[in-house]
Order: sequence, then C-alpha cells, then structure tokens
Amino acid sequence: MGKGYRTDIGKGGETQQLADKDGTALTTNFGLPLSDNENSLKAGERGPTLLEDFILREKIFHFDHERIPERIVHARGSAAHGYFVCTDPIPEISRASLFSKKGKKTPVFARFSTVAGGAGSVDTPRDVRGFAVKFYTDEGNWDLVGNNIPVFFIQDAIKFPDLIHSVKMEADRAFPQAASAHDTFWDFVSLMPETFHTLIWAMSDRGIPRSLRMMDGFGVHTFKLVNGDGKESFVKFHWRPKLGVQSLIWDESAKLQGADNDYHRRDLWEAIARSDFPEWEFGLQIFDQKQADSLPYDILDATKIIPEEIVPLRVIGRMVLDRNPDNFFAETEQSAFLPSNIVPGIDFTDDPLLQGRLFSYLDTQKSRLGTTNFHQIPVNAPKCPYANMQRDGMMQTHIFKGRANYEPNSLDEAGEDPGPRPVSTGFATAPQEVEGRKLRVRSESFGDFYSQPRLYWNSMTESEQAHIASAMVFELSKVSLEHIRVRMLSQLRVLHEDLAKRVAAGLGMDLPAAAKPFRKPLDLPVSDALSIQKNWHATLQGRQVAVLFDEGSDPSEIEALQKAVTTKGGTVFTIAPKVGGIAMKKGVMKADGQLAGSPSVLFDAVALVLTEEAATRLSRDAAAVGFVSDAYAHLKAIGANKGAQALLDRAGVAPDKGVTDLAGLPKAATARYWDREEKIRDLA
Ligand code: HDD
Repeated sequence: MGKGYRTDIGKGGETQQLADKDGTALTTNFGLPLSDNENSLKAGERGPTLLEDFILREKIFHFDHERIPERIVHARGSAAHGYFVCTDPIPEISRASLFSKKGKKTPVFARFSTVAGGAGSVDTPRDVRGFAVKFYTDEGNWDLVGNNIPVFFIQDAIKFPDLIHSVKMEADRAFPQAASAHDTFWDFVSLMPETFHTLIWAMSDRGIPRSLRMMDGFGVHTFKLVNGDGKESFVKFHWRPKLGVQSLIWDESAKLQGADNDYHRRDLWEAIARSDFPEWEFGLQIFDQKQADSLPYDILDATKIIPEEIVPLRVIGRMVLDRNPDNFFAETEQSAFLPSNIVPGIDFTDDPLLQGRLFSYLDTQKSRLGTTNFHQIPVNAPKCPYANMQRDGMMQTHIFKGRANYEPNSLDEAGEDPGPRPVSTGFATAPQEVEGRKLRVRSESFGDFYSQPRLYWNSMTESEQAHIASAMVFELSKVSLEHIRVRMLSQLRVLHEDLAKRVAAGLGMDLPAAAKPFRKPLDLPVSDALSIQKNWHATLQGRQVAVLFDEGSDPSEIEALQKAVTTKGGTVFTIAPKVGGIAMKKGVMKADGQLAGSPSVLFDAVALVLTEEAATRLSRDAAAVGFVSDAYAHLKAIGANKGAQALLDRAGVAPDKGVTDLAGLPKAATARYWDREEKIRDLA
C-alpha cells in the first residue's frame, strides 16, 4: 500500500497549519483538541468513512443547520451599531429617559432593508426601505421600526398578508424576485385605493435611494408621548440624513443590480470602516388633540402624513452609526425588532395597523429564531438589568437561582431572595376612555384615498413628476393582464388627471372612465418638504468620484483632483484598463479598479484623465464608451482633460453645465443634471 495523501498530517504535514507554539487550538464544540482538520476517519486509506467519526459528524451536523428562516419581509438587510445623543431634552413632553438630558447618549443598533426580496437579493430594486432602530435605553429597549417612506400601503393589519403575498414573487412561478412590476402586485393595489399614497412614494425617486446613508426614516404611525405628570401629546418620529436625501435614477438602479449586488451594503460598511460615520437628525412632529381634530384626515390612519408646513419638525437628537457588526449572522441576522418594545414616556395609539404589528413581530421571532428566549441573544438583550418570572424554554442561557419563580411571594420573610417586583415608576399604559360597539369595520374618517397622493404629485418638481409617471409606465408595461392596467388608469384619473394621461400615453392605451371614489379628493396646499430635488444638499460628502486613466496619463492631474475632492469630504476611486500598474507620463500607477469591473453606475461623478492616444484607443472599447455614456445618461458630472475629447465625442456627450474641465469637477460633482434628462431620454 502507498502512504496515502497527507497521512502524516498532525505530525508535521506539508500544509496543515498548527497552533503548537502559539495561536488558538482547534477543538470540537465540547473542547476536544483536534490534530487533523483535513481527513475523515476511514476503514483503510481508500475505504468507506466510519460512522464512528464523531468529529466529521459534529462538523457536518452543525453546517447542515447553519441557516434559519429568513424574515418573511425585509429579509435583505444591513446594519450597524452606534449611538443616539439627545441635543434638546423634552422632559416637559416625555418622561422617556433617553430624552431627559442634553448630551445623554444611548447605544443603538440600526438595520436597513428592502421589503420584497429574499436575503440574497439585490440592494437597488424599486422598493420601500426598512429603517429599524433599537435604542438600548436605561429603562429597556425601545425599537422604532420604521421605513424610509412616511406612510404605509394599508390601513389595517389584517390586509398585511395579502399585500405581501401580492408583491413577493408570484406563488406558482417564483418570479419576479424583489420587484413590484408584475401582475399580482398591481392587481392588488388597483383594487385597494388606500395603497395609492405609499404607491406614489414608492414609484417616485424615494423608491430607489442612492445610499442607506442618504434616506429619511419615519416611525410612520402616530405615537403618544407622556410626561412625568401623565400629560399626553401625539408625535410622529422622523430621521433626517446629514448628507441629505439622494436617489438613483431608474436606469442606473437597474444596471447597479448587475454591477454590484451589494451596492448599499458595501457603501454602508465602507463608510463606517473609513470613519465617515453616517448620521441622522432625530425630529418630532408634536401635536395635540385639538390640532389632530382640525386636520381633514385621521391621525390614526397610517396612509396619511401631516405636512411639515402644518406641524414643523422639532429636532431633539442625532444618531451616529460608528461601528460595523463583528459578525453578520450573530448580529444583523439575529436582530429582532418589535414595535411593542417601548419605554416609559412613549405609548401607542389606536392606529389599527400599529395594533396588529404589536402581535406580529413578537410572534414571528419564534418561527425565525426558534425560541421564546430570543431576547437573550446579545444583539437583542437590553443593556440595562432585566428580571422577571419568565423561566425555561428552548435555549435558556440564564441560570436562575433560588425558588422565587412566581409573584407575589413572601420568601423574603424566610430570608430568601424574593426576586423582582413591580416598581411605581415603571411603565403604565396612558389611560384612555374606550367605549363603543364591537365592529369589524373601517372608520369613515379613513375614507379619503386620493387627496394625499395628489398632494405628493403636486409637490414634486417637473423632473420628479416625470420619474413617477415613467416608473408607472415601466411597471404597468410588465403587467400582462390588460384589465389590471385599465383599472389602474381609471384609478389614476381620480388621483390626478395629468398623471393618468401621461401613464396612458406611455403605455399606448386609451384613458378609461374614471373610477368612482368613496370621497372626492381635496386639493391640499403643496408641501415643498416632500421633494428631494427642492431640498438637495449640494455637497461632496459621502459622494465618490471615479477617475479613469490609462497609459501616458499625467499623475499630477490625478493627484490635484484627488486633493480637491477629498478636502471637500468626497472620495476618489481610480480606474484603468489594467489594475497591476500603468506606465504614466512619469512613473507607474496602480488603479483601485479595472475598467470592465468598475462601471460608472457605481460612482456619483466621473473624471477622464487621458492622453489623446489613450482616448482614441479607448473609443474602440465598449466598456470605456459605456463608462462615459452611462455617466452622461445618469445625469452625472463629467470632468475631462483636453486629451479625453475623442472619448467624450464617441460617447455622445454634449456640453452642458455638468460637463467640465478637471478643475471644475469638485463643484460640479455636488449636483445631478436633471435638465439634461429631456435631451437624452423619453420620459412619460
Ligand atoms: Fe413590518 C419586519 C417596517 C407593517 C409584520 N417591518 C419589518 C421590518 C421593518 C418593518 C423595518 C424589518 C425589521 C428588521 O430589520 O428586522 N412594517 C414596517 C412598517 C410598517 C410595517 C414601517 C407599517 C407602518 N409589518 C407591518 C404589518 C405587519 C408587519 C402591518 C403585520 C401585521 N414586519 C412584519 C413581520 C416582520 C416585519 C412579519 C418580518 C421580520 C420581523 O418582523 O421581525 O413581523
């Protein structure tokens, strides 16, 4: 018999790495040190593997069960640790301890997500984004489980399973993944006009954020704040990104799905890794019953906003995310957010969507994390002490001492530890008069489905309106059942005649008769706060400029640009046809990325630093031409030196304010060139 492959492992084998001198010994889960992690136990060198091989069985057994069920919604997510700091205490409004003192810091864990796609799906589909924040306060965890859109598709939790079934991949064919552009979603929404407000937000640029760091967050529901004297106020919670809200355009987001599946996840991770910490302001819209009664809609209806022009935001704090998770599974995947996690000083309202959520999130964790003890997983455990009489259950990790597992008890009278007891300062539900008949109905005050989506449409710029109309044309073009498209058009006529006409024209369909609304829509005053473009932050912070160079390029031109961009808070990514090193005008330079693998969709602006020769050569390379023509079509700033002209011409770049020399690029790169769009794209 021959020696067999690497039978000498553990006795100085060629490649087996050993921790004999230093390092950590590899062991089984029960601590047995191992000498061989390469071979299973066999009967003879080439013989069958033995059942006795407990080491193989333990390793494979554990691997076989590494996956847990993904979240039924919001499966695809990315998260980070950080802190919330109170900047404007509000003890007169809420007794919540995290709002009690200026400068008070509370640790947080924030998870951002798409809704419809599975855990491995793309980052940039058109979708609502989840914005969930767990505050580890000194009076327990408060989970603000919100979205990047301030309203929700439905008014009553009983419709949630239907909504989600309709938007997820279709039941028989299991496609499309992470997309709302299909029959069942549009069938459902066209039959449910209460969805229209969230629908128009999702069809707008809000549905395709540029970065998780550039999204608003909203608590959506009206909540209550309660002060130390029991005085109540209503509140809506808002997160406002320091970098301003920024979005992709549709063609860009579709191409990003191929260029970088992890575009948002990578962006969040890399920003934190380079200490460019994402930050949001925390603002409250605080109002009372009198103001609530004066509004033409119900504050318990989660399909309605209260415009900031009516109830302005009061900024009381900020959140900074400054630490990436150490382990994706242990932290991000196992994190469990529960709208029912509130703290003294915050309370629920009777919003029927919120009321249903209070059950659903607790319930789902048993199926996802497998145990009622999911609160003991480190990311979910409060950072303040907690104690009660809940005992046992699967995966119990606490070793409780003594006999006090019931309450009340008098064990202290016998000198034993009686365990925890309620405290007078603990959480107490805000008292509220409730009377009425038991009814399975929808309140009439929830009956206006069109006024607020119309308000949203009217508040957009022309370019934003064109994006909404075009998104609807795109999505409805993917709807194969014509009666659904017709029904949607008849509904859009009630929402806004102009939108309906543009979508019908884009589809090449006639306008059907308008639907009959339950309540005639109102023309509410425009809210500029709703528009992204009207509130654009002209900044380089958080934005990345790609620099394309090739043989003979002048390194001093690249260095000057790099300096100008980084001093204004931006980052630079260099790209060349080869990454190993390019012979420059002087010396050799290595690029961060290779041209074919670094398309311009990944960046906010591009620079071309090329010799005439290189530009002519690259004009024959589809990747280089696409790099420039896409940047142009995606309304980005393009800075070019003189040598690059041939490539600009080949890519069809016509001069405009966004096309500049290299010196002008740092300023130009703070904007997108919306005016360019009508020259290069037929929008609805
Ligand atoms: Fe939900 C997850 C946000 C309505 C049931 N939801 C989930 C997450 C976010 C939201 C951000 C992911 C949390 C995480 O990162 O782990 N959901 C919302 C918002 C809603 C909303 C803003 C409306 C205002 N959700 C809603 C309703 C129901 C659910 C009405 C059920 C009746 N949501 C769930 C869930 C999930 C969830 C099935 C899946 C995973 C989880 O809870 O932990 O229970």
